[in-house]
Amino acid sequence: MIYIKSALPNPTGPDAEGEWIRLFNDGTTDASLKSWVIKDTSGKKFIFGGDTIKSGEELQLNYSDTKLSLNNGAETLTLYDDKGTEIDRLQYASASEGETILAPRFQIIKEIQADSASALNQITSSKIIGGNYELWPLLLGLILAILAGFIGGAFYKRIREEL
Ligand SMILES: [Ca+2]
Ligand SMILES: [Ca+2]
Repeated sequence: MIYIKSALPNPTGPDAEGEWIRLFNDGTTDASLKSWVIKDTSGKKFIFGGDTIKSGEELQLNYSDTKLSLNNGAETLTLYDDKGTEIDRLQYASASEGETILAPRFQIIKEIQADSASALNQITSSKIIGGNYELWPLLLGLILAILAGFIGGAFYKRIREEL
């Protein structure tokens, strides 16, 4: 499946030339976009030539490729395949200076990744272990066992030396 993943409708500074749209191929095979179409709100079209997107990769279309001026206000970009079937669309209400518009499905992936990273942080942080008093007897037991091992070892050594 090919998605419109993100767009930069309002690059920092003057917009001309700096705008881009990125498509993403989440399929297991490379995809040809020959004769596919991207249409904006105003009905302006960009028709693909021989572009392909490799499996798992992105394709960036710059303004110089598409000649589509992306609205800084409300905009809908629609992607059609070579048969005119709608494949995906990216919609936004506004784009502030320098803001990358990311399609909602990719925002969810980002949030899941952030969540699992923060969960991992919590598990590994000393806060949880420090606040978990049930672990203290275990830790104390371990320290005592190690100490006993040292003392026992030293004692044994002394006896052997004395013999
Ligand atoms: Ca701008
Ligand atoms: Ca713009």
